[in-house]
Amino acid sequence: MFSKILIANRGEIALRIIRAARELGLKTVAVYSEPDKSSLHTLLADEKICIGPAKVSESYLNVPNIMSAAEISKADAVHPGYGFLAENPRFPEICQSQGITFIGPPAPLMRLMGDKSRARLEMKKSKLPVIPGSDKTLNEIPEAKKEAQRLGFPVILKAKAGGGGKGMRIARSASQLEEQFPIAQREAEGAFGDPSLYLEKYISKARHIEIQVIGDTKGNILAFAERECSIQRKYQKLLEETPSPFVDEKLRRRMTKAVQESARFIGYQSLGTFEFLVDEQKKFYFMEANTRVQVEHPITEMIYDLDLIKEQIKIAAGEKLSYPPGLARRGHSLECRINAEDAETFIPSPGKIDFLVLPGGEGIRVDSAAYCGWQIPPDYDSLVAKIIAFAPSRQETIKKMKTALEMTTLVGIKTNISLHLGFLANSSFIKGDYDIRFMESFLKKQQPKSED
Ligand code: MV4
Repeated sequence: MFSKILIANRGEIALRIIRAARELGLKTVAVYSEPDKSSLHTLLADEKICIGPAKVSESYLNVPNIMSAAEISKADAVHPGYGFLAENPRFPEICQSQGITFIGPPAPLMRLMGDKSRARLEMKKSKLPVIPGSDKTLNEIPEAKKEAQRLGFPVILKAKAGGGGKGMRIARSASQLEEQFPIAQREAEGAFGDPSLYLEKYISKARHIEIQVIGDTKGNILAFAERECSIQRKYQKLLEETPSPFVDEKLRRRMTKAVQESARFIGYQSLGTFEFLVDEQKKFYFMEANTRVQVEHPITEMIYDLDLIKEQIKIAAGEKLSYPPGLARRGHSLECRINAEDAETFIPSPGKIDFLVLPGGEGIRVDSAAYCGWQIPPDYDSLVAKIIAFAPSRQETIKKMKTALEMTTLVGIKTNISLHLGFLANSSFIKGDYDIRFMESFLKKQQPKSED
């Protein structure tokens, strides 16, 4: 086992990793940017090293500074968390060359899954159903039009180097495709430094469902019950639940079995998530795989009563998966992402937290780096707390979450708590009858006079 872990991240996920490391008896090193001098991850780690100014390219993405911090502190492993360097295959390569263990999948696996087009083909080879689409990147509009005609409109342009919604453009006709193609190319170039695009058939009456996997270095792989992630805005998830109210035992068995086989096919190691669309006929289609720990991992931890981060650290140290293949699951879990933003306009609202009450009690978990008196820096994402509820049934979990949200008090900043309370009171949500179109129709009903 390692003796000291450096956490190349900030905020709630850095704290989450510090907690797991501590429980395993490991020392922790925080790296922080200048505005994060008084952030909780900086204050709670055993050691802390400043790696640069606010700008992420000069701090949390600054590999030479992070590697220097690892060397100075004699850390023997690095955990990247999510975002920042978590899915950059150069980072595990550099860690390896410095004799430091990267806590995550090997670089070649990351490179494969980072190329969304290649990942699609590889998953097709492994017999996982993928969304009908173009098997190679499209460089010209005529080529794209031909593919779109073959697939039938609507189609969606996606960035080969993308993921998470960036560079995605829906086209409902040939003229729209012509219009959107250069826009998507520019967006992909800007976000990923690679303008390459591919096409998929657009599936709108679908649910966004993902399967968590974990694999050790000995070839043992576990696939967990699905997480329902259909409630998103601008491809940012807002509320997640597990199990999905739409997925029955038969579909769950088919999906977990298919994912386990595909993960084995590519020799998956560490934590990972396979994202799917599931249509009305309960047909599932692979979209992409994320080679990192995800924001919503706690809901899986709640229903399985385990610690995915501790397990991920142990696996990186060469230990065998400690869970049996027939892992027992019970109950239901929901996560609400509380953002420091206006609940109606979604405009970020950084600032000082003047008063703070976070919920608790049986079945409530809060993952947050917020504290009373903390000045939320404007430089990073707006996630202030994840409120996670667990109860025996979905209905009880909704009630528990509602109670928790009503007790949560954040003074000094705006939050989206009222938006979440709106979801929990929505009849389609309560029935579990919702899909990826939910957010659009929810906002229309809430704001009938809205101009956009
Ligand atoms: C799609 C799709 C429909 N058809 N791809 C969004 C996040 C990224 N990981 C993949 N996403 C989607 N890809 C095809 N071929 C629908 C989504 C999607 C979505 C789209 C519009 C509004 C809300 C959405 C929520 C989840 C997924």
